[in-house]
Amino acid sequence: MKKPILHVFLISHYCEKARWALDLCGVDYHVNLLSPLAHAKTAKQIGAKSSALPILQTSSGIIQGSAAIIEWANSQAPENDRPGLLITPESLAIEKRLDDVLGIHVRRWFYSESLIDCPKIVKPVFAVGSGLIGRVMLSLAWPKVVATMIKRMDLGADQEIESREIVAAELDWLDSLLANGSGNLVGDSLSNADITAASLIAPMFGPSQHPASNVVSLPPRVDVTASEWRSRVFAQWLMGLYRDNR
Ligand SMILES: N[C@@H](CCC(=O)N[C@@H](CS)C(=O)NCC(=O)O)C(=O)O
Repeated sequence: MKKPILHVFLISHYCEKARWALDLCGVDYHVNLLSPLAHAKTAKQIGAKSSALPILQTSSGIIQGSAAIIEWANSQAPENDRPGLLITPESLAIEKRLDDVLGIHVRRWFYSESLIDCPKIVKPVFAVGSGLIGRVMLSLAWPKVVATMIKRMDLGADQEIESREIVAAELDWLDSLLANGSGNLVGDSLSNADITAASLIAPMFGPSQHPASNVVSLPPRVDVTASEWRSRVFAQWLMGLYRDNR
């Protein structure tokens, strides 16, 4: 079988989630790092339904979205002699809530500050892997990229505060799930819920095993909160999960 290709943004937490699952399940694949705008062209060329990354291109078709990629990766685990992930109705429900709430609001909180107040933090990360021509094109298209992201993700000062509060409440919920004492969100082995929770907020706590750990930095206000939260149960658990399983 030809190696699958995973199309990603380096900075995207949903893409990190898909990468982690593929790595854990022993899948041999290529990573194609894309920059914004160029990604839409690639998605169209390969026949994806929308431009949202991650997209996994396999010899038997396109798999789009981190949850679907996790399920596919897990189906490959036995033939790669890997235990794979625990996936149950409960872990799927937790994953869905994390994708729809935590993932969206971590992103809106981060970009509401970084893209508007300090774009120098994100612009170089978007360009990683895109080559000289890609970097020039990204610079030329930068005002359009920023305007599109502000509109699509509904970024702004009030939204930054609102999303921070939602993220804080979601972390309280995760702390309460971890109070079960098993070291996992569901059951007593690593599940799709665990890697979803950890990957969707990992850049805030900067585990060194994260593929973008040496290129993504936090804007100042997010950084202050991240420092305050570093000692909480969830953050300690996340760092351990990355250390032991990533
Ligand atoms: N729920 C989806 C979310 C995917 C998503 O929002 N991807 C963003 C990057 S974080 C994206 O590709 N945005 C650009 C676009 O949609 O064209 C997943 O889990 O994969």
